[in-house]
Formats: sequence, structure tokens, C-alpha cells
Amino acid sequence: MSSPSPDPSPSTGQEKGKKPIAIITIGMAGAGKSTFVQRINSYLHSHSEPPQSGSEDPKVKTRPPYIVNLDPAVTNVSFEANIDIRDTVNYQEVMKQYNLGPNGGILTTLNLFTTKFDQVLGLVEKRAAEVDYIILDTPGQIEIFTWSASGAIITDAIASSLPTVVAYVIDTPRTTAPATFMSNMLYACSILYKTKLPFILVFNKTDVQTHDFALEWMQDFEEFQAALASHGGTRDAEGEPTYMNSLMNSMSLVLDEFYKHLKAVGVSSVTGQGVKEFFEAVEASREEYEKEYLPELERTRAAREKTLSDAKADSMNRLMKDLAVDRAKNPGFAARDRWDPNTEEGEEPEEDDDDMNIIDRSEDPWPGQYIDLTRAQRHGDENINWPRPG
Ligand SMILES: Nc1nc2c(ncn2[C@@H]2O[C@H](COP(=O)(O)OP(=O)(O)O)[C@@H](O)[C@H]2O)c(=O)[nH]1
Ligand SMILES: [Mg+2]
Repeated sequence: MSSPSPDPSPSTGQEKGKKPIAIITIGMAGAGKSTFVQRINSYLHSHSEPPQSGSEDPKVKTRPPYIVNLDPAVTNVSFEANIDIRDTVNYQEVMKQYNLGPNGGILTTLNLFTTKFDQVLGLVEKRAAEVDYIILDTPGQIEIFTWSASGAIITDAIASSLPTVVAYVIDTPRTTAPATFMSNMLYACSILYKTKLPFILVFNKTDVQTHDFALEWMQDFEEFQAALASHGGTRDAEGEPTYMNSLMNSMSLVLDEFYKHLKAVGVSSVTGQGVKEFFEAVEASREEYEKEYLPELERTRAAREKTLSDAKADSMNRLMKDLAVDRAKNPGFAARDRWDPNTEEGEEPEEDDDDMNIIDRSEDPWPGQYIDLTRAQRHGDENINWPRPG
């Protein structure tokens, strides 16, 4: 493994010894998570070359990221992942073997992959000195990651070893209706409270619709309530506010508190607008992670270790008691029940089934390379048939 090369130029977060930041992209299906990952990947790649004269920001110097694709059902990833769930588990095969539909198949595939996640962490940690960002793309359907045990395990595992931030990707053109906006924000809120990680709202697709309205609503709940009132259907036949309307009005007060805890940026994954601001928000989250998340993590970890060691001591006690009773009853047996030193030690077969190992593609000819979106398959000469649904 090569050590990071000394780099005198100004940089974003690549001072020596600084841990890379893990970015977990979460969002509704079609919000643009994969396109966003591709965009920030290409941004980091393109700024890793010596800046050309007249480029948009010659001061920014970045290093290529480490990409982990956790979506087993994508047919063409527009970025070349360093670790790809599809290299480890065949999602179509899982559907067949377990007799599952697409969502069950994706969830089970993610569960199977999670059993090997220690290997992923190992590979990521090996690369930690060479990268500044580790980017995770999650399955299209949001709940597969946010409401599953494996999603929680993966998030906790990453967040306890690296500074981590959640990038919650929002389909801006589809959230212009106040009610939709609110339900999307409530979902974001539930994820924030579940993970307690630094949180960035990424208003995507700003090339189609600017996110100004969202910022206004977030800064001033009265603006939001006005929008709600003007949207119609908020009064019943007697002119009284409807149940829905009062509910949303009070919700907007609740969310007001939530908005204070997060950053919001507008980006277009198609044009690349706002990506620089996104990375500024990511860098700002590092401190938040260290000040707020880490101490909490250490507290819960200490508590868990205490419970575990108490439980261990307790079962050890009981075992010793049982053994004492056994020996008293059966004095001859203890002498016969001995280890045979000639057969043991190191002869146990490896427990790991080697048909399911994580692959790091960083040594491949195309490590984490940015590839054109319109591309329909991986490199033609790679000779791999990826499963395609339907
Ligand atoms: N106009 C526009 N379309 C986008 C943008 N980002 C993503 N899309 C489109 O949104 C659709 C869903 O994107 P995808 O990345 O697959 O969403 P995912 O399910 O969240 O991974 C695709 O057709 C993308 O081309 C954007 O910034 N602007
Ligand atoms: Mg996707």
C-alpha cells in the first residue's frame, strides 16, 4: 500500500492523518442517488488532475473517492464502484433460491452482504490513507436501507469507524407541493433521529426546479403555512380548517426545530451545479461528527461492553457452579473428558465460506473510474453477464 503523497497545494480535507469522511446517500427511489454519486465521483476525479488554466476553481484539489455500491438490483451503474454488492451476491439467484419477489430479493441480498461487512470495513480501512471520501450508494427503495436491520448495521459499522454524514437526496421538482414537502421532511427527520448522524439535505435536480422555495419554507414556517393555505383543500364546507390542515400546521412547528440541525444544499447531478457547496457542507459536518456523534457513540459503546462483560461473568459463574456439581456426582468422568493434544490446534477448517468474499476492485484497470451515464454495460471485454430484472 502506498502512503499518501505529500501535496503542497491547498486541499479539501486531505491533511495527513485526517480520516476520510463516509458519505451515505439515502433518498426515495428516483430522487437521483446514483446519478448524484456519479456526479460527485466525477467531480472528485476531475479535480484530482492538475488544474488547467481558466478552470472554474483552480484552488480546489481533490483525490478520487472510494465507492461502495450497495444496490444489488442496478443493471448499469454509471460509476465504477471499488466494492460492488453485485460482485458478492447474485440478486436474481437469491430471488430464485428463496422464492422471493424483487424487494424481498434486494433485502435478502443486502442481509447476506452485511454478514461480510467486516471485510468491507477492512478494505476501506486499508485505503483510508489514500482517499478523502468514501461514498455509499444505497438501494433504490429507501425503506430497504432505512428500515432494515442490515441498513442499521452497515450505518453503525461505518459510523463507528469513520466520520460519517448522511446525504439525504430529494427530488426537488416533485416536492413543490407543501404536503409532499412535509412528508419528505418527516421522513428525513425520522432518519436523522434514527442515525443521529450529521445530515445534509441535498435538493437535487435544481436544473429543473430551484430549491429556493424549500429554503424559504425551512427558514420561516409562516411562509410554509401561507403556501399551505393557498394550496386549496385546506378548509371544509363551513370554512373551518380541515383536520389535515391543522395537522400540517402543527407539524411545521415541530419541523422548525428539526431544520436547525441540518444543512441544505441545492445541486444538479446533471449539470454539476452546487457540488462544490455540497463538499463544503460535508467538511463542516466533520466537526459536528467529532463533537456530537463520537461522545455519544463512546457512551453507548461503554454501556454495551459493561452489559456484555456482566453477562459473561454471570454465565461463567453458573458454568463453574454446574461443573462443580457434575464433578461431585461423577468423579471418574472429568478425568476421561480431556483434550487430545495431538489432534487439535490449527487443524480446524476455516469457517468462512470462500464463495462469498468481498472484492476490492481498486487494483482493476478501472478503479473507481467515472464512466458516461449513457453506457449500458461495464467494460465490454470484462466478459461478465450482469443479472437484469425481468
Ligand atoms: N434533470 C435532472 N434529472 C436527474 C438529476 N439527477 C437524477 N436525474 C434523473 O432522475 C432519474 C433517477 O435517477 P437515479 O440516480 O437512478 O435515482 P435513484 O433511484 O435515487 O438512484 C434518472 O432518470 C436521472 O437521469 C438532476 O440533477 N437533474
Ligand atoms: Mg440508484
